[in-house]
This record gives sequence, structure tokens and C-alpha cells, in this order.
Amino acid sequence: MPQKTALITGITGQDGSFLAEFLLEQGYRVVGMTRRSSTDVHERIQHIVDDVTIVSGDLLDQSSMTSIVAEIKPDEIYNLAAQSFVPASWTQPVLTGEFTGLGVTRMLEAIRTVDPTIRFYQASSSEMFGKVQAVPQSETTPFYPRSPYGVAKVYGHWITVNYRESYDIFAVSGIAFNHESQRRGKEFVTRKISDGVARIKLGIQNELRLGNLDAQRDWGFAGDYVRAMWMMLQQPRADDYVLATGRTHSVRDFVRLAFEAVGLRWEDHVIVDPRFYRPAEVDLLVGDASKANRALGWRPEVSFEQLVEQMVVADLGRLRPFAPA
Ligand code: NAP
Ligand code: G4F
Repeated sequence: MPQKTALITGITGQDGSFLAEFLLEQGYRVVGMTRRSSTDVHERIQHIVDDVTIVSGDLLDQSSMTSIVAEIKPDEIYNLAAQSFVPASWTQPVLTGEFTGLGVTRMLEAIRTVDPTIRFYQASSSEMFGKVQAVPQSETTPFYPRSPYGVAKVYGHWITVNYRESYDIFAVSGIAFNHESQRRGKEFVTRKISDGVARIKLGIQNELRLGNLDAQRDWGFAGDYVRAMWMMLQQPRADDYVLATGRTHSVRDFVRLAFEAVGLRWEDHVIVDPRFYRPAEVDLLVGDASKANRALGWRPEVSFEQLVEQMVVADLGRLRPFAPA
């Protein structure tokens, strides 16, 4: 079989780094689109940077995306790039709409005009369910987004469906619930907690300030989710799938387990700070991934408890050299 080429937007992000590793293992030629920066943003892919090709493009710029697709001639495109931090979407709502919403159309337009046989994966989000209309949430649950980010993702989701139906493009959406790892950005709650717990354990800081501890999320391991993205593009028929573990936990549960992993009591260190509350909250997410289980044979392998433990252990190892003597 000839070697396949995959183009990943957002290769420098958490998911992009795991997906690039996974596709290299499958024998793909991997090309990553990154936006120009005056500093090195390749931290998460440093270990594979010589094995992938990096090309310069931006979700805001149609011509760069179209030329990349024409030049690279990918078999598959994974559109992972986005403004992905929910609170930033209230401070930069228009930019979020441009990146996270219209950016999807720009990539689909590049496919339509260059080569409509390219297969396309869109990173849709459980944030689209927002104020949930059913528990658990499945592919048929109506969307009710609660942030400009969620609204932009709903647009990205439906434009993907629309290009599939209008132009017969193999375009699919993975409606992914929260997935985490030691590579998660430190502004997201799980990594903020694992990093904070490690700092407190090592005597670098003494308190951890968080927002709403009651919010519940269906948290899985990012490495499991990128496998499902690839599986979705290998199917005979284009379709959308919920990707989730089916278990939900509160932020408080995550905090408690993370502190327990280092033998500390969370109540002695966590301060609830209303600065981290959101204008509108998503209270409860829990996904029903039975369609992905059935049709793709996909099941997440890392449990919530393993995830918390591995994130805390990784941050402890990373920060140990900075601990006071
Ligand atoms: P992430 O770590 O925030 O990565 C986002 C990526 O997008 C980065 O590589 C970033 O590049 C790139 N990017 C942002 N703006 C761009 C632009 N204008 N042009 C080109 N690239 C741009 O996000 P993630 O957690 O890996 O998530 C990947 C995707 O899945 C996102 O679309 C996210 O919304 C979606 N999603 C994530 C989850 C989750 O739980 N992780 C769940 C559902 C859906 P820089 O390095 O230059 O910033
Ligand atoms: O970790 P978070 O910021 O993730 P959120 O908002 O669920 O979004 C993530 O998952 C989505 C999939 O559902 C992705 F689409 C999206 O791109 C992103 O990856 O917040 C999780 C929960 C929220 O309810 C928040 O209010 O944690 C609560 N929280 C409590 N204290 C906090 C904090 N969140 C953050 N970031 N920081 C806090 O101090």
C-alpha cells in the first residue's frame, strides 16, 4: 500500500501531538500546519519534530490553507486547530468565531476546491451540549451551547455536516468530551490542579485558587481519543460519533483524588475564587459513546483514577528540580 499523508491543523496542541505520534506509528507521512510565531511553540512535538513536516498557515487565512492542501496533497485532514479555552471565548468572542467556527469552513473550502476526495475530521466538542437537554448526551441530543466557544463549535459542526451533504465530501465530526493528559495546557482545570498539587507538595506554593468545584465532566485520556479520530476516517461511510468514557466526576472529585495521590488534604490548600466563575456554566457533561463502541470498536482504556494519578506524577517529576532545598 502506498504511504498515506495526513495533514494536522493544531499539531502543536495537546491532541495534535498525540495524533501525530499515533499516525507516525501507523506509517503515515505527517504534515502539521502551524501559525507563524516569533518564539518556539513546538514544546509538545519536540521529540518528533524531525519525523514530521511543518508548514506555515493560519485558520484566518484562506489562501494559506488552500495552498497547503494543494501542495501537500493529503489523504486525510484532521482539523484540530481552534481557540479552545472556553473563558477566553467571552473576552475574544469574535476571534473565537473566526478561528473555531469560520476556520472550519476555510478548510472545507480548500478541500472542495482542491480535491473533494480528501477525508476530513472536525474536532467537535461536548461543549455544544451546554445546558444539557438529556443525560447522558448522544449523537441525537439537541445542542444548547453556553459560551461563544460552544456556539462557534456548533457552527463548525453543522458546516461539516453541510459540506458532507452538499458536496459528498467524506467529512465527519467527533463530538469529543473532555480529554486530558500531562500535555494539557495549564489554564484548563485538570492540569491547573495537577500542576498546583505538585507545587504544593514540593513546597513551591501553598494554595490553589479554583472556580466552580461542582461542575461535572466526563474526563478521559487524550491518547485514547486520537485513536478514535483516526478510526472515524477509516470507515466505509462518513458519520459523526460521540467520544466519551460514560463516567462523570465533579471538579471537587478531581481535586480530592489529586491531593490524595500525594498524601495531602485538599481542604487545607484549595481556595474557591469567584474570579474563575464563568458568565454561564456547563454544569454536567456525560457522554453515551455506544455508537462509537459498536461501529468503530472504540473504547477508552485509561480510567479517571489512572488519569489523575498519571498527571500528578508527571508534574511532580517535571517540577522536582525547582523544589526549594
Ligand atoms: P489546544 O491544546 O488548545 O491546541 C489548539 C491548537 O490550535 C494549537 O496547536 C494552536 O496553535 C492551534 N491554533 C489556534 N489558533 C490557530 C490559528 N489561528 N491558526 C492555526 N493554528 C491555530 O487544544 P486541544 O486540547 O489539543 O484540542 C484540539 C481540538 O479539539 C480543538 O479544536 C478543541 O477545541 C477540540 N476539543 C478538545 C477537547 C479536549 O478536551 N481537549 C474536547 C473537545 C474538543 P499554537 O500552538 O500556535 O497556539
Ligand atoms: O478544564 P476546563 O477549562 O474545560 P471546559 O470548559 O470543560 O472545556 C474543555 O473541554 C471541552 C469539551 O467539553 C473542549 F471543547 C474545550 O476546548 C476544553 O478543552 O473547565 C472544566 C470545568 C468548568 O466547569 C469550569 O468552570 O472546570 C471548572 N473550573 C473550576 N475552577 C475551572 C476552574 N476551570 C478552569 N479552567 N480553571 C479553574 O480555576
